Amino acid sequence: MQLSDIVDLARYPLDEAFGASCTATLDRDGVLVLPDFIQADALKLLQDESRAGQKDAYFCAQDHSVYLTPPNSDFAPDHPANLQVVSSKGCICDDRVAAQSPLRLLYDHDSFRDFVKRTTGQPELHAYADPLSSINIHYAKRGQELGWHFDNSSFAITLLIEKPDAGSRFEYIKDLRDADAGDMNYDAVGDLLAGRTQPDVLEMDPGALVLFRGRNSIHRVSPNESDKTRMLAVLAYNDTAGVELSESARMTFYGRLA
Ligand SMILES: O=C(O)CCC(=O)C(=O)O
Ligand SMILES: [Fe+2]
Repeated sequence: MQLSDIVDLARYPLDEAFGASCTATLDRDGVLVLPDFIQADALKLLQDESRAGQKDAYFCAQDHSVYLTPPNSDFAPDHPANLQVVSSKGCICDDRVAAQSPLRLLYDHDSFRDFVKRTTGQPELHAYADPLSSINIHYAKRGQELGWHFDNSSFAITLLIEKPDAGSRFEYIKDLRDADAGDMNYDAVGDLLAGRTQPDVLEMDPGALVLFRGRNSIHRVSPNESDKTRMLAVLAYNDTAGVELSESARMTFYGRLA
């Protein structure tokens, strides 16, 4: 299999001109959705592979604040800095993704990495140094969700593999905080969690590649309201070599270190 078997290169040439137009969209919207990025046959392979892997997935649920920070005693427990939301999902890790999986070919391919570098402005991209964190496949069964949060990383790349019949909406509000300026915008987070403001909804279908800047744009995936499991691949890179996901994060999300 080669890149053209996986990516629709006629529609998405991954060259400099295309990268420039993607950068413009990402800068303007904070998100870039490329529908049908994955060729139909490769998507079918990914769906089969992901369905087969689900029995090995590690399922867990956590309470966390939207800032993914530990409780802050300067604030009351019901303050937006401390309010707890729940995230529940299953995950299979990089070491269970087959060597010949289209996901791995895509993740490793220089043309794809060059495209991601151009689009995000990231000068370097490196795989995780630990054996678990680079490519993950996430599963959300009925009732499972990802609670409101801001990402720690500056961008995330996902590929939707299977979409449930109802629920699992990706909801977000662009640039709700400014982390680098230290502006946590507790009032707006409080309004959102109390249902006083309505988020935007990002539409995506299986085969779509999504680049999302989630550091300042709060987002969640609402509960799956169907019996069809949501399956999504996460392609994670670092801007320097040798980075491992922390042991505590690996234990929490994967249930193991290696
Ligand atoms: O499941 C998704 O579409 C988004 C995942 C996400 O926000 C995350 O992993 O931080
Ligand atoms: Fe996120």
